[in-house]
Amino acid sequence: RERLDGRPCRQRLLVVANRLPVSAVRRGEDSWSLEISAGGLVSALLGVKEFEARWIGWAGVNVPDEVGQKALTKALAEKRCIPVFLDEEIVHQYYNGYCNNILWPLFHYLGLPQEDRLATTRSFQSQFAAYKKANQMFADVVNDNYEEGDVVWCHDYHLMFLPKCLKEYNIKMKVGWFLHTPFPSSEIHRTLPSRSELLRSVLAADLVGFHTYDYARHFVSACTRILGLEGTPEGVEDQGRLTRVAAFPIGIDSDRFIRALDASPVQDNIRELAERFKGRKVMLGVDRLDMIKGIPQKILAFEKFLEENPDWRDKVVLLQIAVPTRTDVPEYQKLTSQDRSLDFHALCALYAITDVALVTSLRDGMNLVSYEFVACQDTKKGVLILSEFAGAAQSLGAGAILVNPWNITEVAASIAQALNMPADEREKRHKHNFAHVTSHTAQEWAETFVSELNDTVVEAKLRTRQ
Ligand code: ADQ
Repeated sequence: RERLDGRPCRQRLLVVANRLPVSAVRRGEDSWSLEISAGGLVSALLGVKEFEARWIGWAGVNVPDEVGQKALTKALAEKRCIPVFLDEEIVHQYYNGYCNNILWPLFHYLGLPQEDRLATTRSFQSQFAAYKKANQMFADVVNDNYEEGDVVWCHDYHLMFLPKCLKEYNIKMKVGWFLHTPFPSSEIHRTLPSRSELLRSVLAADLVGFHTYDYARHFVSACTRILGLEGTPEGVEDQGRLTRVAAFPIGIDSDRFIRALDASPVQDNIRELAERFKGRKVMLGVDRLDMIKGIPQKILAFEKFLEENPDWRDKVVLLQIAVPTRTDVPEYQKLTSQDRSLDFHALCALYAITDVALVTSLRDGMNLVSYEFVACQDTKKGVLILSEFAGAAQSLGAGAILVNPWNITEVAASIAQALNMPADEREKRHKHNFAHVTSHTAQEWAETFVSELNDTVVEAKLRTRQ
């Protein structure tokens, strides 16, 4: 492709994720207001300079009428976003049902929903059918917008069926798939009734990525044990075709956090908070309100610490920020909270004044809160207590205190260790983690994945020609 002035265009990257990075509010029959959310994925992809990114996904709103759909499509186009329209029934069965009630808990080792197991088993088939239907709808939109030479990057457990649908349209399409959650042990994955179909579909991609080497290994084992395919150091081979499988640990846009600390609203906020908690050490938890984040276990451990260390009772405070999410899913309604989302500047100020951050996820693909905390701590050099079941334990393990979040006694002891840690040890640990967080950024993550996807396809073509 060439531009009018004769210079070649940048290659296009179609990023397909369940949700578009926007929140859309309808203002009238044919008018919408849009706000781009500055999440990690958005800034990661802004950093990929060789590619021009387009987003494809659901806008998070039900738009049953054609006038509304047309107007939203037009408004989104200005933000380089392309909508997939899902009706309420599909969202209920695919998103709330199969994705968040079945795949999410299973991939985090929580099994299928405990009570009402029979009802879940009964609704399983219809939810899986809706899942496939929704994935096909995503594929249709990708296909309608695809131009030769584009690279397609599919994201997460919502879209495991997508690589297969895309390759059925066009075998030459370059397709990558990345999972943001853990991929569990093959023994867990094999309990899923649709285990083989999902694996086969993911294998249709050219490159499959995970946060850690362990997740990649679990995926390869699932393919060898469940499908009987051959696992190689490169990936999985099926009748001479190789699907490359590798680890691509995500990071954050660390500069954005470091820069924000100098902004005057953050400085004002820091002063206010420092005054409010004067004379006390601050411990912090920041999590989406989700059973995988281990918030009740964290509170129990803090309680135990206070019981065992009465001297600390009026000298330490634990701030736990929990944003309610997925409020349509019954399992999530049980975790009620009155907390709300914090704006970016308030979040940075909180990270900066914290002495000890407590990340006690029962399982977590990576956990970016731990990275964000480290990025904001270059002055204070606070301590990170981190679950060994978060992917981040593999990258920040040397600087953090690693804990088993199920072991309340161990977490309570780690709180004592963190609060009493001498300054030179805190500094040494922080330095290690800060170097990691600032050198393994979200931009680098996206760039590595996309360029490897491009190379993988070229290599495969060369191999077939030989
Ligand atoms: P999440 O489960 O959402 O992501 P995490 O990686 O910690 O978990 O990211 C959460 C994000 O939300 C952070 O950027 C954090 O700042 C923000 N956040 C949390 N609470 C907030 C609050 N109260 N107010 C404002 N912002 C808040 C999934 C996987 C992770 C994986 C990421 C990226 O579950 O394991 O690290 O995707 O791949």
